[in-house]
Amino acid sequence: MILVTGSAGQIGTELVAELRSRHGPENILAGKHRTPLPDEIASSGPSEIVDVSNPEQLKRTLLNYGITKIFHLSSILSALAESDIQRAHEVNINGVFNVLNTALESNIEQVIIPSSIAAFGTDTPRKSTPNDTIQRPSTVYGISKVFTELMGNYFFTRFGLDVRGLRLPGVISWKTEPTAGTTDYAVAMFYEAIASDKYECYLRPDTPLPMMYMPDAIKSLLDLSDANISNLVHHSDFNVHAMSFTPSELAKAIKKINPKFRITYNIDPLRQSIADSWPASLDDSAARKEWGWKPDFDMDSLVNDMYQNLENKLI
Ligand code: AKB
Repeated sequence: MILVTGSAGQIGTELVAELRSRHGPENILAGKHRTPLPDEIASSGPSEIVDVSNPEQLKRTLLNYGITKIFHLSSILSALAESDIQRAHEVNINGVFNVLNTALESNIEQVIIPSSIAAFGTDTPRKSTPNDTIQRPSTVYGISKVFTELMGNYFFTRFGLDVRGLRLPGVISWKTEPTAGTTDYAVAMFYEAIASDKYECYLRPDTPLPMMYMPDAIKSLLDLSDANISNLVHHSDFNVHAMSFTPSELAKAIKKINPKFRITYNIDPLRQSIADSWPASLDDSAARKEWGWKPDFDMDSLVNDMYQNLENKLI
């Protein structure tokens, strides 16, 4: 049985649905903590409260359900982490350690933990950021993601635990909204364009950030999980890239579908400084070579698919 922590979140809801359709609903345990699960996840298979800050409870859950693989998705995202450092430390550092250590003690076969483009900082080359380069993030979220990558690689080399991870960019989706990230503006812009034909953006118009459509994010996690371990040189720290755009480029693309759409800017200094410390684009040749990573969606196909699905959902 597979456990997905953070199943109520933006990525978790869609990963649980995809895993349930691949492996049967009874074989996927949706782990949640504070946020309630959406009805379709709660009603379509087993679920359990999983508190990653409590290793005993975690261990009991792994044993009770016969868990063999964990997708550990629960995480406090970048903007919220800056306003609640304590909670970010509890979930993103202690929680990750507890999951890895408990997985080792419980003979779990594989642990997948996403990292993020936040694992880089202002000293890192910003364009086509190499897979292996300087990582000196200036945010608590970024620091926790470097910890996750290093700890994941450590558990693999020291104990042979199969830990894998990749650095997700901003993920765009229409089913579950993201919470308190820096890249969330891109999702919010679609919601507002459909609801009110206007959006006030908290990032400067010329801020480039790497982005990915949800189907590709799910594919990246599942393909990395399925990869033949003997082909992997890296383990917990793969760059994956799909596209990069700025708020003004996204607004222009949305305007092609909704000509009434207008964007204005009211910069949030905190989120702007976070975005300015992240890569503009990534070199993902290691992921392409070691496990065949290739995205299906570019910016045009993302914008059209996202707008249409969200419009059908909201109207
Ligand atoms: C965030 O903005 O915090 C996340 C991320 C890039 O990890 N979407």
